[in-house]
Amino acid sequence: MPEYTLMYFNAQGRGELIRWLFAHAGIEYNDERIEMEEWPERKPDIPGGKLPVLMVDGKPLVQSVAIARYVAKEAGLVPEDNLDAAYCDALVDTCSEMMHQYMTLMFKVEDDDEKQRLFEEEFFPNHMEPFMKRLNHRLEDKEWFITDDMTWADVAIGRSLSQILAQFPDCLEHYPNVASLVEKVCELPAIKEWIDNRPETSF
Ligand SMILES: N[C@@H](CCC(=O)N[C@@H](CS)C(=O)NCC(=O)O)C(=O)O
Repeated sequence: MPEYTLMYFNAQGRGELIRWLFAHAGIEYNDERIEMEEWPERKPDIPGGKLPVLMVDGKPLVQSVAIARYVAKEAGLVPEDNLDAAYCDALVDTCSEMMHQYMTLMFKVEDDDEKQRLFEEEFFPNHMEPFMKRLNHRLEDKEWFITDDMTWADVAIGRSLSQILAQFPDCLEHYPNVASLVEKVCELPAIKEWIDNRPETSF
């Protein structure tokens, strides 16, 4: 097994899905968290100048989704079938786009009431609701999104929506199938242990 160091900020963000996948796979890694204050000094030495970076036996792998897909493959969470694997990619990309909109909104304002207003009036109707409707419908007659077994796309949805739920607990009230998938992913023993013991961060 290679030696892994995941370098990311002391936050969930683009690093957290990778951490969940490592946890679920039971793969040991060094979870290196770079504080914002050290970043200007560290950035010039980081390949590509952005985080996350996964060092695999000292060699860098960049881009969060590529890293997550690699760890998912190691964990057996990428379907063998080429088209099913592509459906996973599409779902993960759609989820990443939604999270980008969400994080942009969260950083846009500080005031909690204003966050709530932007969530209800902008983010939810434009970026979350149409996606949740489709996801909920897809789970009408199946347990997981892509195949009969859990894939990394299910983990990606579970991890992203659990972060939004922590801030906006009612956001899935009309999407019970999605809510129960999120719960199922969060209750997987190794993922639950990670959530219960991970460093506390503000986002
Ligand atoms: N497409 C890249 C984006 C990486 C990215 O923008 N990382 C941000 C943190 S989430 C970053 O490193 N920001 C600091 C900087 O650009 O100096 C990925 O998914 O890994």
